[in-house]
Amino acid sequence: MPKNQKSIFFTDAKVKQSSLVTQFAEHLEFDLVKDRATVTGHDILKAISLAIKDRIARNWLKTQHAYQESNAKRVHYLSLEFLMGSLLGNSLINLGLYDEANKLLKSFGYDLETIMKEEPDMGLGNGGLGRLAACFMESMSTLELPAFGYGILYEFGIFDQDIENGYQVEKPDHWLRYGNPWEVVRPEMTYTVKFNGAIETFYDASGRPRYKWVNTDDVLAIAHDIPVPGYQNDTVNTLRLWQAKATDEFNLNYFNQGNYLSAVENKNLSETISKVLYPNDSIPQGKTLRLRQQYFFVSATLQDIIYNFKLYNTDFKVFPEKNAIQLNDTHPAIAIPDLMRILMDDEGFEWNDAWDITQKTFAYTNHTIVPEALEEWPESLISTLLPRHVQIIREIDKRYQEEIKEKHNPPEELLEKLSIFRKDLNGNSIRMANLAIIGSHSVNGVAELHTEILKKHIFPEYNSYMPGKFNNKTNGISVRRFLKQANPMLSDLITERIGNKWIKDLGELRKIEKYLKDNDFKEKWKNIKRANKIRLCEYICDDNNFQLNPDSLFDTQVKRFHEYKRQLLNVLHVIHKYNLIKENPEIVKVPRTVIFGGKAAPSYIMAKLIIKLIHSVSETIDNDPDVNGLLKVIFIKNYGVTLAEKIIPASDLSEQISTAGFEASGTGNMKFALNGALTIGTLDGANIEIKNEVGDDNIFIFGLTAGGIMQKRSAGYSPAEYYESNPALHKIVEMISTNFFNKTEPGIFEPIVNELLYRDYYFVMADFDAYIKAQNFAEETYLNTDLWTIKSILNTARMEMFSSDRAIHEYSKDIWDIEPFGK
Ligand code: NBG
Repeated sequence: MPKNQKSIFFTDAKVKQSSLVTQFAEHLEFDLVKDRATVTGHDILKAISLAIKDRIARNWLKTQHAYQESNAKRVHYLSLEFLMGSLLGNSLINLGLYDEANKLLKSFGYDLETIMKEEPDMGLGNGGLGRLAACFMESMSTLELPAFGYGILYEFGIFDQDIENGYQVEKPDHWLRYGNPWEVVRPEMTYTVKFNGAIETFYDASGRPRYKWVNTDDVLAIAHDIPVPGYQNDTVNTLRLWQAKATDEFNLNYFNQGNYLSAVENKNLSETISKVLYPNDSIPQGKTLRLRQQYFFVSATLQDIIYNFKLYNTDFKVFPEKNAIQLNDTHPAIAIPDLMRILMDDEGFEWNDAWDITQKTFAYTNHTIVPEALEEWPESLISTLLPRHVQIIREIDKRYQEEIKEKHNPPEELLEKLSIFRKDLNGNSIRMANLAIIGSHSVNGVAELHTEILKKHIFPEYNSYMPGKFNNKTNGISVRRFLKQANPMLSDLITERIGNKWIKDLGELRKIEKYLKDNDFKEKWKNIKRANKIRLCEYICDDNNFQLNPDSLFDTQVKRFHEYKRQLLNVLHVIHKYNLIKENPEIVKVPRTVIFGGKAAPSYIMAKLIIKLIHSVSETIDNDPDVNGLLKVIFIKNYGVTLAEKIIPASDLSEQISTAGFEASGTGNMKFALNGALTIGTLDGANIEIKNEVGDDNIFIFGLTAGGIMQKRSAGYSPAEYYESNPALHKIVEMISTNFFNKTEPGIFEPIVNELLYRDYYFVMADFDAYIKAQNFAEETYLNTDLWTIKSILNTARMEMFSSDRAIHEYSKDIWDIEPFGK
């Protein structure tokens, strides 16, 4: 803008002049064009969200401007999933505007909580991996780190789960139907992403071969930005999600042939890239569209990073000093050869310099050790879709093989294991984890045990050849969302006693240990749990036709359905309880409500059958007057972030019962403990660290260890032995197998019985007895209300290490080498 001209842009002072109520009213009138006669609850939600976004805008601009001007080092968090949940509540809390918005709506006759129910969850993820990315975004803003999230704007997020006759039914999650008030579409930030085509070789002036990717099919990536405000600190970072759009040139041939309609039809094809999130948790599906999604978002993101880099830098050698890129699992690992391609083919670098920049830039987080979950792509598929990338991957592999041969001279089979390529009769596959490990300067696991397993059992050779590269970063959760926002009553009680520093510094919570003998505090603590149970019921009971007893023990397992998470073991315990009550109802000292929630991947037959079993058992119990009031099983359908915020604060007992060695970390376990639930769990993932923090007396640990499982498996495990030797277990399996719970659909549970008796890959039978004992012990403890309350307080008090602020601090210090902005 020419100097001395009047600026049309706002100044800080002017922006702050408009009151929230004016902004709210203006959005209703001017954006939504609604009046008293036509306004809906959703309009109110939209208008208040837009008004809050107005409040964010200035700081958002200022934050981004400051990052540009200072040319500070940034981190880019690349993730195919961001499970953001609802945005209004968290924005209100982080901006400190909750009370003001509440009052404002009340004065117009609306209730903020009710209006918030209108907001669809931004469900762009499956489970823990996507939610972790969302918590990390929030912490990076709170810690004032120059951070950028990059992903895909799926038109359909994780499917809506309905239940019909006890079976899971998937329905499309049309979360954008009413538009998204939080996003800012930036059509000017559009990049072209190439696919297919061929590679042309030519020689430059110095006689060096150069490569050109030609005759490609192109797709456009359009930026949609979501603001991520930090907790009361004026920092607003950006989550940039790409939407796929067809290019105009894409269908030139059709146009030339005068076939207008086919051309438009084909347009749709390229736009399917950002249509839908793949609903598989932990197990990849290997579909071409998925690989297209991966490259689509990686290519747009790298172009964007480089565009921004070039605004303030000329020498690419400093690229890693200005940019860190974190790969959230191997899903974005194609970024490694893509950066190599850009550096060599577009920027003219030699291999060694390009490789040095690439390795220094990337870091990779592994989220699973389930072997079949490690991503592999057929070489033939990548060759067609990304011909230049395959050449580069081959070269990376060749050079790495030469390097280790020279340094370590390992035997041939080891060389094969360490190769990016897995040879197979049907053609080679490309192992994305191997590519990510070789191309990154840091590889981290997400809990201590998980990192140890990666180092010792999954990638031991890489670990010994790459000293220092493997490291641990135990996961964490956002305290703002999962305590302050999810449990307002408990937050207020805590703040009333120790002040509010804990919201930014979770270590402060230790101070509530002072009140272990304070009866008034303990009474309030207990009553809040009860009030949260009632709140949960108000939230779900009408929709689901449940009744819940707030004086029963709420025993909760909410997470994705997967055999390794062992919802089945939980069901066996329920049936066991049912049998005991049938024998002698007097045995029950504490009525129990067992709560399940979670989605199964649509193609995961066994997981879906376990959901059906839960419904069948629940129905049998409901229809049996003998157990009425003593035992209740409910399945809360369509579990997601917002439901978690209601369910977790209402729970007494947190089920974290995965087969040891299989749950990389878990983060639900942390959310429950933070809200004062006691964990019943195995020595797996972050449960181990939770135990270390809360103390052995304040957690119910049971079952085989990861080492024990490995030993048993190699010694030849026979689950039938447990069936033969344990009469209670025998009876339970017998009941399932003889259709006790499914009289109208005989035989449906046979696959479950067969798995339990003849394979039992996840050691349900072996852990059954120990689990029952732990459950009994938990129940006895619960009978002593005062003791339980003390343990509950101690769980909350000792959660310091599970804050995502701590996790992000470690990433920024150990891996990214970035500083809080302005410090
Ligand atoms: C999941 C693990 C969890 C872990 C989250 C976040 C995948 C592939 N992995 O145990 O199963 O807590 O990642 O790290 O979804």
